[in-house]
Amino acid sequence: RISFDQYLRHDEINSYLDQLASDYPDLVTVSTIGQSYENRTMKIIRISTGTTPKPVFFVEAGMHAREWISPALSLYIINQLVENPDNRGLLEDLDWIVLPSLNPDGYEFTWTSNRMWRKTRSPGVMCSGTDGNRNFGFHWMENGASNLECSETYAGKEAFSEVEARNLRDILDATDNIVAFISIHSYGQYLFYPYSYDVGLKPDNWQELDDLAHKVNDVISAINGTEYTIGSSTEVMYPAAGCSDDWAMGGAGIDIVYVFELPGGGKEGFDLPPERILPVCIETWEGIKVMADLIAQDA
Ligand code: 0X9
Ligand code: ZN
Repeated sequence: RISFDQYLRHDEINSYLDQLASDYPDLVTVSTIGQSYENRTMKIIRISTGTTPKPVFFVEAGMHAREWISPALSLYIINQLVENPDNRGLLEDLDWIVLPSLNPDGYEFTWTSNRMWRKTRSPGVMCSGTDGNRNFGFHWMENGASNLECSETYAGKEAFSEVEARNLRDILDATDNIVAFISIHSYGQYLFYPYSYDVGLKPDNWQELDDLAHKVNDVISAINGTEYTIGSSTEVMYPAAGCSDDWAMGGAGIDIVYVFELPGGGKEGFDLPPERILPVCIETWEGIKVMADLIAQDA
């Protein structure tokens, strides 16, 4: 049984997915999308009812190693969709794919060596690691990214230098009919939509994305008062080229794309204490459900 009073190691995350695949064979398919640089297995779970594939809602988590609430929320989403029969309606018009652990090497490093590690763990000359969220090949390195390997926002030797970023790119390419993509980070209570590679560049459907984000925030803020700042990240935070959300929209052609920056906590903001996992998951899930319901109406 999964509980949300503690964070899980990468292997425990994979075990939970495998357990669901064996407990719910009609509902769940777990597949491997590749290995990480240090050879950890990267899995996705597809949750689907019926016999024909439906439009897909794709959830990415665990890009930045220290943002532990991100994989935790993705497991909560999986738990709710699979193990809570009250949520079957969310599977009527959509399939869900969740990738809980996009940076397993960095994540394990935060458990064993440095709690504040952010990047991947591929070696460099002076420093290890590339910022996965600067490594995607859409306007790579144009803004808000570093070519210095010791920087926290090092974009890598080239676009898609990181196998973890390639694994995500390849599964997005190989999956038909993804209607929505969310990338879960922490912290700061932001709900971003593309583009983040340059100042003032918004997609054609930005108004629709903005409206939907406000509806999500209305639902979340009604629960514990958590308010999200909404906008393109260049407007409300900083420009950052090479992010997975820009790739999802500009590279993979997905129309509805967001980044969640969940609430912070703890001493460093990223080290939200375990007793905060459940409240953050509960309130954010309410927002994600509304997002999915509204998307399903148009899908
Ligand atoms: O800098 C980042 O990669 C993200 N913030 S974090 O504190 N989680 O590292 C922000 C991403 C920039 N915005 C978008 N990708 N839209
Ligand atoms: Zn992040």
